[in-house]
Amino acid sequence: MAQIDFDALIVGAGFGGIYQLHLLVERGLSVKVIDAASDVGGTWYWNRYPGAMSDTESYIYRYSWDKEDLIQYHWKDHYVKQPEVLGYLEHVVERYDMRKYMQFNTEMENAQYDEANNVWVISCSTGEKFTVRYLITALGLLSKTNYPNIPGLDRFQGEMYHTGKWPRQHDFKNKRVGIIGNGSTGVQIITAISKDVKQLVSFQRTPQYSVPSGDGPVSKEYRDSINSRYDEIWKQVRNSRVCFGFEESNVPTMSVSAEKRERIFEDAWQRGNGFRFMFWTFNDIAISEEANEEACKFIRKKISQTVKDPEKARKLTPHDYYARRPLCDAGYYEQFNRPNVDIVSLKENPIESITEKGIQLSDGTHCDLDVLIFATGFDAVDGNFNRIAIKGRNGESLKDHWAKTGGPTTYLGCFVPEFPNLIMITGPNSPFTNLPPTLEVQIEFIADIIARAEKNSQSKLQVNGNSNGDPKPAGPVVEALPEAEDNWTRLCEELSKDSLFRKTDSWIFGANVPGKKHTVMFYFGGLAEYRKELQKIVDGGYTGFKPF
Ligand code: FAD
Ligand code: NA7
Repeated sequence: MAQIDFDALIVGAGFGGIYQLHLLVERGLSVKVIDAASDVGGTWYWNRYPGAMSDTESYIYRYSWDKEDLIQYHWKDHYVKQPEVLGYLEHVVERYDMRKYMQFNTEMENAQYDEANNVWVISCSTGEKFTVRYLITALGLLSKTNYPNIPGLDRFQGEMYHTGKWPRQHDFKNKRVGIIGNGSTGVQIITAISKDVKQLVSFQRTPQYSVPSGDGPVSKEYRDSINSRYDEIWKQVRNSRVCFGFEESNVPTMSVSAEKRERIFEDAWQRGNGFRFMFWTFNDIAISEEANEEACKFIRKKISQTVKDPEKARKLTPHDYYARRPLCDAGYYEQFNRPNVDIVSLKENPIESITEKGIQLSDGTHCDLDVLIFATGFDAVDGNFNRIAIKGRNGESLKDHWAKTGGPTTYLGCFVPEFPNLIMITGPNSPFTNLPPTLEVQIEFIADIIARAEKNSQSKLQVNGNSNGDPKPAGPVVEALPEAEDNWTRLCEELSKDSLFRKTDSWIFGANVPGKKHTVMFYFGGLAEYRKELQKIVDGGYTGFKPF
């Protein structure tokens, strides 16, 4: 029988890994957490770029499970900034004395299921190997950085940064800064640094629709009111689709008069938040072309009213669908009224190459730069799984399995057939929501399924004990059935088939990385429905799994 080092290894020490550790320790398992980073925080450890913040409002971008801490732990603005989220996660880890289970600067390089002994053997960058019964990945949806494939990338002699791997120090004063990328991250960093740099050029491939965030300090009365309503707030959040703290609209856009539509959009604009603008105003912006165009027209008008230079306004104005992760900002379009801020439309004037001194554009212009920032996002969702070899039964890798199934497929976003006891937190085809509530729901389900597997395997071990009294190395096997994976994938396909998100090129359908398959990667049914699916599975005696 193989010696195990721990019952479970959790890879990743962000929001997901921390809560999973807490629950498994509480249930009496021996657990280790590793992370490639040098400390806790996940996303909030790596993304230290200026302006980095949540676009979920502060009061629900946190854990719900520690009621006392929820009320006592202070937040001061409508949105939490990177240092605050990092500080919060560090605080939770201290509060529950979790560091003793954690090992940093340790990357999982590969993992192999040993079928004979029913254990996972994980090899790490430190040279260590861990043998465990459960391998739980908390790798994050958005943690493998994506660099554009632009000629000359390694020639630039100035300072280069990627927002997803930001150092602890930087100084851009009196510097000429170029930023490639204007997604959520690009919008945040452009807004944050424009006023402080000598010159800023946004190299924009696709213009974005962004609405105000509505950020600002919260009053004591506001916080007290939230604190007194937390039970009902979390109930509402868990029973909603996107979990952003508002009731999603059930009103179709075209069912109201043009005046009323304008009023509703304006109200959402004034209140702030991208998800509110897309999902609280009307119920069909993400699925109806006509409805979508109404939202687009409203935002385009706001851009033209905000940006003074008509040429800059033209370049900043999108004309495709409003169907990417809905952005919000603290004055993004306004930055382009500054004389030191310019924009290059890469669709009109592509980058020819990166040179020692800056960026060479196709029209012959050379932009001299001291600093080049890549805000080019992530190889999202399955990127972290595909870059390492995770091998299940018969030595087949996850990558090969997904090549066979036609995409990053799972059961419930957590389980893959032929990969027993490999459990993913927010793996492919997990709900598309504000993430902490979904993480909690999955992590609680995972803790329960492990507890059940442990209990049942204990009784099996006693029954199966051999003539020497030694238990057989059977142990617990939590493994999804192939048909459960198929059905879940079909459901995710079905739920996303009308979404306009499918028709835009973004990370949500895997279309932001050259060569990556454009495919469904999220469950679009919302958290309330997802929870019902989980409940049905539990009530049915864990349907979709091999008996365990
Ligand atoms: P992460 O926080 O990504 O942690 C994953 C960890 O796994 C990382 O520390 C990484 O180093 C580690 N890891 C990965 N691979 C390995 C390996 N092979 N070996 C060892 N360690 C490994 N979500 C929202 O819901 N609302 C928001 O407002 C929001 N804002 C965001 C803003 C930014 C700038 C970014 C990048 C993301 C944002 N997100 C937001 C998504 C965010 O990632 C999640 O909310 C949440 O932080 C995810 O937590 P996690 O624990 O699942 O993963
Ligand atoms: P995103 O949303 O994927 O944005 C990446 C940006 O980088 C986007 O503007 C891209 O343009 C641009 N990009 C990517 N590759 C290139 C190349 N080769 N040339 C020029 N421009 C390029 O990543 P973010 O980090 O902003 O946000 C990801 C999530 O993290 C976000 O949704 C939040 O949840 C937090 P494109 O639009 O593809 O034309």
